[in-house]
Amino acid sequence: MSNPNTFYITTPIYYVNDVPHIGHAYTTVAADVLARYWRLRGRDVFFLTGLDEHGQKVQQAAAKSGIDPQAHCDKLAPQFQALWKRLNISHDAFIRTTDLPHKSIVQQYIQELFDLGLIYKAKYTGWYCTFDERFWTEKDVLGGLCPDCARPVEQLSEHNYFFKMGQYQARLVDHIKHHPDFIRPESRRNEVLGFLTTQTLGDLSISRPKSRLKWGIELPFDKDCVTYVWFDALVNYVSALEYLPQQPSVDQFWPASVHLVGKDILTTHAVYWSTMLMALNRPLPHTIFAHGWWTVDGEKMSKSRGNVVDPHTILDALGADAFRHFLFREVPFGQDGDFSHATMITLINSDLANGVGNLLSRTLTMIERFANHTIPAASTPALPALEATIAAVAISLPGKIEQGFRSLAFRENLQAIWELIGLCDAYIDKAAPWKLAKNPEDQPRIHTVLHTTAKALRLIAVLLYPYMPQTAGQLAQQLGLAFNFSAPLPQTAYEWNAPFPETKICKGPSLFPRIEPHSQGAKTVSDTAPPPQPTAALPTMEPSAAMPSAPSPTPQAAAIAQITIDDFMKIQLKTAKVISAERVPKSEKLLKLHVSLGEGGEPRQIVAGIGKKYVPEALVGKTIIIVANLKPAKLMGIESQGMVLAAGDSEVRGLVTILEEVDPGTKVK
Ligand code: ME8
Repeated sequence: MSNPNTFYITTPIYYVNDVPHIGHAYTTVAADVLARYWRLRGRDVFFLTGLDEHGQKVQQAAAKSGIDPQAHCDKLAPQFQALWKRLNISHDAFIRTTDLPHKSIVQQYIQELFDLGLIYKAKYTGWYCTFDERFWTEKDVLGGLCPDCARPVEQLSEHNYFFKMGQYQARLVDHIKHHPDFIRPESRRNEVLGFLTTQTLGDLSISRPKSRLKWGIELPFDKDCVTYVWFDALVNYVSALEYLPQQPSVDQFWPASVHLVGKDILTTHAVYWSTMLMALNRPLPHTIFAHGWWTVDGEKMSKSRGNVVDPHTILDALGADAFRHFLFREVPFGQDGDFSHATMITLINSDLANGVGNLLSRTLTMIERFANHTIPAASTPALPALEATIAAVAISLPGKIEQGFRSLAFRENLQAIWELIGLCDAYIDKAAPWKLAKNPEDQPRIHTVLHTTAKALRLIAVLLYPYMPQTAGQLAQQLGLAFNFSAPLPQTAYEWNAPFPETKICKGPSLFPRIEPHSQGAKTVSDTAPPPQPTAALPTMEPSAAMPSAPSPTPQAAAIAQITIDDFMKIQLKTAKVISAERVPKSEKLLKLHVSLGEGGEPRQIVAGIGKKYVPEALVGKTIIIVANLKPAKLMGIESQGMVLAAGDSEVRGLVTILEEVDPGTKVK
């Protein structure tokens, strides 16, 4: 049983055959988010990451660079460490499998298994894939190609040592069946179970003759062989606990709470590692979680395609927190994701610049203006119904987030946090403190609005911290809160009704300036052309077969036609507040908005072609400008009663909004 007061989280140890990319960053940031969350909640956390430095891949990479493998590893290791530093990874230990203590622990384990009669020598003939460093059986190999990487395989015959993995098959199936959290997500668990219940598990070759591979840990009982790289690498999860903390901590932290891995290495963890542990008579990790795979603009990332996403380029342009947020905001953890430059910029603008950044900035501006720079106490309710909703959401949020972290639901947690941000925005818009300020009697109501929003921002800072540690620090600091995120937070930090001292705020620069999709800062992906950009904002008709396409305009027709002031006066432009937004089914670009024009009238429904640029949630609560007297038209069968104004030509660059807070329905001229 894992200890409920500790949390041991690991990432795979990455091969040092090349510099790290976004895929490595993904797993490592995910582990960091969990580590930060559980530390803040008071658990004793051990977060391990590191490097897998032996084996054929590393030997080949070193040979390519013309240096000895150890020198190659020593050259690349700092590049991983430097990236983790820039990403604010808070690992407690960094293991390298060329560390002497690791090597001797691997030898000790192998000797133990050998002495127990669980390792034997045998001749093996099979189809070998050099790239994947593994043998395949006759039925696996199709057309002479490796079923995994599709590279040619060669027939090899050699003497090797084998671990009696097959004898643990039934026990492993039983363990998986009785421990629903052991392999996650569920679909991956079913995959492993499916394989283990329909095929016979063979024994595992755990050695390589030095004649074929020199770069590895020598077998303690045969100087002519080195250890198979996986049999060396997997041991890191236990060996690290022996020598990297100040004191050996195996008893304290083993079994691991979560081994985070990509889906590519689930079998090695769920089957090889589990059976090795069974043979060594040690408990199995609590959870092995296999997350999905990142592609880039729909394609596999590879050097030859030139589309490998370099995290440094993103960090240079956008900073660590925006990148960390992006990694988990869109793609459910466990599923595959596609890295798109455009989505990242859209998310930064909608969630960060217009979302949390704007909420902080408008709240603090109003505290400066209406409350003498000090977070006021709440008194007279301003909008009791909305205040009750915010309180209900905020009270249940910490529990929901904790549950989310237990099940690694990173995206759902962010969604829940952004729901609160959206609610606060709508609350400020509706309560309109700038209007209340006209009547001195309404001062207590303004104070309630500012108190409630500041309190929500306090909770948002705490809950956002694991994902965006720098932003959380800035939120707390600008709110004038003395939070120390490097130690466990008191329970009151999570409690909505905990007292909120009337602190002096300290408004700083905006957290996230908006990013122009085509600005230098947005050119973040090496060698990656941005994907096609969104379509026009204006509600254009989806082309239908029955509609003849218009001829291309002649240069003359394209010239700007002049209109009279009377023509212009016919157009009624108004401010409108977005109440709800959703995607139009089967359309990539159309969003259905409900907007309020104030004065208690029915909301208007407008269909706008802005869906590639904006996610619907980002628009709720925003004040936009619409053409209010446009004749209604149907778009994909849905009535649109107006038109949204946006900048851009064939592609939407940004919605037109208004600098000051004005009531919905205000005339724009
Ligand atoms: O497999 N999308 O190391 P490795 C998501 N040394 N995650 C990705 C990714 C992508 N496109 N590319 C890589 C090894 N990853 C072994 C592990 S552990 C005892 C030994 C991440 O350098 C993901 O976590 O090939 C994947 O499992 C890992 O990097 C593979 O790293």
